[in-house]
Amino acid sequence: MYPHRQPPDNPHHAVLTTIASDSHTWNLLFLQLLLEEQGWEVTNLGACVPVGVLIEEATARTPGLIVVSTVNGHGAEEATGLARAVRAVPALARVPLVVGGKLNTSGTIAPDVHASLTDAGFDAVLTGANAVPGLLALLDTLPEHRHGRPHVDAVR
Ligand code: B12
Repeated sequence: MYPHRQPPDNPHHAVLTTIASDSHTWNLLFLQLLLEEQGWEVTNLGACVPVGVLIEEATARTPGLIVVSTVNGHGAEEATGLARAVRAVPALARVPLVVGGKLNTSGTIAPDVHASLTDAGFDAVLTGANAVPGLLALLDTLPEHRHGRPHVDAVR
């Protein structure tokens, strides 16, 4: 799925963030726990993250994944600038970058909104009932992580 990607410095590390206007945090906690359950180490940047802080934190780690969660309804507009800023940093240009949550106030994402987010640099836009299954399926496509993942059968 990501054939031209450079190997990340920290393949099992995910940076979890939201957009600068969004003060909701339970969504972030949920995603942190979900990712940790899947074997990821997570840096959760918390609420109202300025894009510059995300860039600084992500550049310091070169993670295997950046997850943007936003539910305040501004994501569809604000996250495009975030993605462009991330993609403009050479070390982050090919890090898998996903966005999800409640991206606008209509409850559904129109195809042109979806396209504007992927054009800006997101690899996946995950909303609605299939968002979490979609993220889990995407995690399984990340080769570095899959190979380094703890062997869950051993603890069953
Ligand atoms: C609690 C809450 C608050 C609390 C937040 C406290 C906190 N520490 O987080 C407070 C009171 C502070 C608050 C403030 C506001 N809120 Co509020 N809030 C809620 C509420 C009731 C619950 C959110 C919550 O915690 N859910 C629990 C978490 C676990 O679930 P979640 O956030 O939905 O996330 C799930 C999915 O969306 C998904 N998901 C989320 N992100 C991602 C990312 C990826 C990659 C994936 C795969 C999945 C995913 O996974 C999660 C688990 O299923 C919702 C309404 C609702 N019932 O959802 C409104 C809601 C999110 N708030 C809303 C609004 C408008 C606001 C305010 C703007 C209100 C105002 N006028 O001041 C402000 C926000 C200000 C800002 N700057 O952001 C709206 C957003 C509009 C929209 N998107 O349609 C909602 C939907 C209410 C509504 N129906 O209008 N809010």
